[in-house]
Amino acid sequence: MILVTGAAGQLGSDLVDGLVARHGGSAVLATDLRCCDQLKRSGADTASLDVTDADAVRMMIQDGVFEQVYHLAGILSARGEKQPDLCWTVNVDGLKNVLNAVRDTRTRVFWPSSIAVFGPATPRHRTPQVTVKDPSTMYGVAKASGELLCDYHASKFGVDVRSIRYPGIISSSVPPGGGTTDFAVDMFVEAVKSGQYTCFVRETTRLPMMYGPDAVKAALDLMDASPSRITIRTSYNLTAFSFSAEELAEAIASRVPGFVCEYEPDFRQAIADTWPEVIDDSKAREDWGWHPEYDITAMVDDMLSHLVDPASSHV
Ligand code: VAH
Repeated sequence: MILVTGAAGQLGSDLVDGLVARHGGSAVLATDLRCCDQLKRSGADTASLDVTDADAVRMMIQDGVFEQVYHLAGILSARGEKQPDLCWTVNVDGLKNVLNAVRDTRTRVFWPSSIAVFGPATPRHRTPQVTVKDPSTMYGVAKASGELLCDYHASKFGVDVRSIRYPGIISSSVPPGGGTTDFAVDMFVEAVKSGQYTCFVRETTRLPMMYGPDAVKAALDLMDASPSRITIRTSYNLTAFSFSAEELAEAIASRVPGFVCEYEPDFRQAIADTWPEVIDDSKAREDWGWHPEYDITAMVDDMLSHLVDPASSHV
């Protein structure tokens, strides 16, 4: 059995689809704070689970009933700046509840970190796997703390926990959920819906990104890798491509005639300015064979095809 927390979120929705396709719906328990239609459509078994409730997490995970746990429940960067205490409680206490619950089992855990662990002093071009991490958001502080929790539980208790520092994830499965990189998702949605978009970061803002199906592939590949190949127990740098907001707008406009993008930076610009532009993910490629399937062109074409025809699926 495989447990997914945060299953109704951006990564969770695509990941559950991938797990159900690979293992069958009865092998997957998809949970979120509230059971919602998004979960029920997944074909997996569903339940509600509040990851900040230590007793509920322990009752759910105890006895090693799950071979794998994908712990995705979390608050993203922009919402985390508006609700920093909630961000810490969900992102750090929630993770610690899961790690505590699996300590005496052989359960393998996946947890998503983020390039948000990097900050103003971090080299922004080809950011190394091991480098300065001085996050300036509560989301980044929580992710950096979570990475250390993972490494501690792996070395102190032998927990087989694996993690990826995701860049911005672009997906058509669920509406944007409070992330700074969600300008990219918003741009696609508005291009199809209204033909125009007012972007909340400057046109020159360049960030590392990847497409949803590749984000799922990376998590499944990392979890399937032999333990002997996992040399990083904090979190692996990972990326597929980088683009600026204006480069994305140009790519969309070349496929959506008349699309117009304007730029009105808001508080999220200050968050984006502390993050890297290009990530060095060579360690993930060396250790467990990471390689993206989608480049920018394939991602733009596939996103637009799904937004225009939601019935099409990519799993
Ligand atoms: C966010 N999509 O914007 C997330 C991600 C690198 C950014 O962690 O908060």
